[in-house]
Amino acid sequence: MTGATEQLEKLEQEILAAVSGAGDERTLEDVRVSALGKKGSVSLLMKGLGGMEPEERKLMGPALNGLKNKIGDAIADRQGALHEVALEARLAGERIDVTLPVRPERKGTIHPVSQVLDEVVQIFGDMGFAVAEGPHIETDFYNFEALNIPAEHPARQEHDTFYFNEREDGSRMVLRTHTSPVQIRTMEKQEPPIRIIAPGRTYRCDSDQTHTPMFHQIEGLVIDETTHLGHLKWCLEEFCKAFFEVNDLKMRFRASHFPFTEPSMEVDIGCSFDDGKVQIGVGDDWLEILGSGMVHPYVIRAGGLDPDRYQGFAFGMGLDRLAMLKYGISDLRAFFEADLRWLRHYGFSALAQPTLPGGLS
Ligand code: 2NM
Repeated sequence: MTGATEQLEKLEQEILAAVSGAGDERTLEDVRVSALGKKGSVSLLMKGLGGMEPEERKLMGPALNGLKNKIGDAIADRQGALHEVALEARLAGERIDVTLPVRPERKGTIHPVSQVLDEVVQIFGDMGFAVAEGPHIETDFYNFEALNIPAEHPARQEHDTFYFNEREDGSRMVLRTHTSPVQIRTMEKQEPPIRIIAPGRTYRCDSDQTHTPMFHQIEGLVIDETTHLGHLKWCLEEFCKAFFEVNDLKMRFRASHFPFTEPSMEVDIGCSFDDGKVQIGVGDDWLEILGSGMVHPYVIRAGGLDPDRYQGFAFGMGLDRLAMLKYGISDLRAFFEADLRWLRHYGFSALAQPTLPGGLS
């Protein structure tokens, strides 16, 4: 019997030495299998317990169980250490310096939507607007209620909302149908004067030639004590001229209706549709490019501000549509197909940053 115990001790030393000697996770796994696997040395000894005399089994049973646990613990410890080492090595190997300049031989391009976003940010940035962002998954309050679109309002149908499953309290989150929730959140956080643009992805359950379920919007908000319609008009005129790079752009402000603004106006720019091609800044036709208005007092109050003290204007437009117009892209759905040939054709150089003095594109 002492012979058997000695044998066990020797086995233990061997296995523990193999565990601490394992230099990587694969070798360690081999050690585990050779000791504790189905046909491993310890497992085989345990199988032998059944054929032992009761006296011997009384001694060997607990000894073998103890050995099995000890080896298991040692393997787990070693595994933790090896895993750490492997992770450190991988992180060191994959380290990249994101501050290095773009390599010109790389073939990647800037997507037209990103390009147009950069251009729009440049133009409004120059006028003193900051960029604001917010969540894509919104509450009913931020996406609708606060924007003067109550539950039974007809505008709810027009929004083709994607709803999430009901929560325990019966409320449902939505994918934001416009970026306006960002404006409400900004009013809650920031005392006027407020001057922001909110660009980003928006979602509506609608899909055909001219609609994709995800599209990009950019909305703007200006709030102060004396902001008026003249400011709105100047600001949007400046924007359109800068964006389309046309100095004497004809513009038309047409009365419209939105729940969140009063009065509301849609903005058209002069263009021609000759030869089946849109040309901006020439001709006698009109093209609608954005919606705007003076923010409804209800919306200002919903944002936590006093509408007797503060007023302002807001506007919204589709970035994808702007990109199509400015860069002559006719198929909206191609924007989201990630077709490399299309991207190389319509994409922009990552090295050419749009700036007002240097040119937008
Ligand atoms: C539009 C047209 C008109 C708008 C209003 C607001 C807010 F939150 F301030 F009330 N944000 N955006 C707005 C106004 C958006 O899109 C066609």
